[in-house]
Amino acid sequence: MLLEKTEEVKKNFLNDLDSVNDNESIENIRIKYLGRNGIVSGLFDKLKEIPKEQKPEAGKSLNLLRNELTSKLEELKSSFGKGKKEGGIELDLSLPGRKYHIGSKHILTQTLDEIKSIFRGMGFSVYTGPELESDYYNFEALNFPPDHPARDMQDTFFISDDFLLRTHTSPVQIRTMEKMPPPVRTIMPGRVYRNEAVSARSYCMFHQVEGLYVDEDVTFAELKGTLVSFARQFYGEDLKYRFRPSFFPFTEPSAEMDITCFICKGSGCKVCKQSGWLEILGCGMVDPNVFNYVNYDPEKYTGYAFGMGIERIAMLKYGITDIRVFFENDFRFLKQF
Ligand code: 2NM
Repeated sequence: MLLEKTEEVKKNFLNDLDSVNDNESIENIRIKYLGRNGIVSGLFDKLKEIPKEQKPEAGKSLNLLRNELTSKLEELKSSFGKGKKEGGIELDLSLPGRKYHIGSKHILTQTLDEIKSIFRGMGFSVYTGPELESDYYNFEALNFPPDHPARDMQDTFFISDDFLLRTHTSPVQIRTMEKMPPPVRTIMPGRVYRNEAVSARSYCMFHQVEGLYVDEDVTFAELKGTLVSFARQFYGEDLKYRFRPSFFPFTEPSAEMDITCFICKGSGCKVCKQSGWLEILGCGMVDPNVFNYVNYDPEKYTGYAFGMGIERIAMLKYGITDIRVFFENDFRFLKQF
């Protein structure tokens, strides 16, 4: 009778061990089976009730059972103890796991994606071109006179007498116009390089998006309409704007576009330097001289072009005050977006 009971207890004990996963659950099982009021003690109590001649054998098997359970528990306990590192720190398997950091797009990529999607929606395609350019594509075909200050070593990274790092993405527009006849409606995003002292406001490399639309009867009114539509989609519907006359070698007439400062709504603040206005891009009607370089007939075609700095656009939109943070890859900056 008691012997059968011993076997049963052992079986249940082994079953219980299956669910053990730390030292605490081992202790609970120890109390259940080997504690003062545990199952094994209960069996020892029953010894009193059995016939005298059976007692020695039953006692022996109960002792065996107790020793067996005890050593099984000790063994398990020391196997969990193996989780202890050399320094003695216990491995706590119940701790939550380490958090995965989910990557995100760089804020410049996000800004560029948004700009591209707005212009795609207005019928522009997206082209790219080389960052290493010739003097011809970067300056000459864009109507820069030979003595223009941008051609100075101080402003441009020259690789050799004829080759340089492009200072704007306009050379891609020359390349595009050389390759295909009008109508052309494209934007060109990409890196550009300027040989300037690095500061909070300027960096030796930054990103631009330039746009170009050439066809018969393209007008300045269309340029304005397109850019105002872009600005409303990007900065908000209720925006006010103005176009100021400006100058670029490759456009005539040329203008710069301002929008009301979206921080102070035009009343004057640090971001707009108290003027109430923010300059967001340059633009103009493509100079007929540029068309001559790419063999477009300036009598037949007109076109507009515009350009903006992506860092500047992102800095204005997100209130970033130092351009260098875009390129330092400081996680504290990047993870805010
Ligand atoms: C700007 C501002 C105004 C521009 C002009 C051309 C080209 F190739 F058609 F002549 N490309 N980009 C342009 C015009 C760029 O950036 C501030």
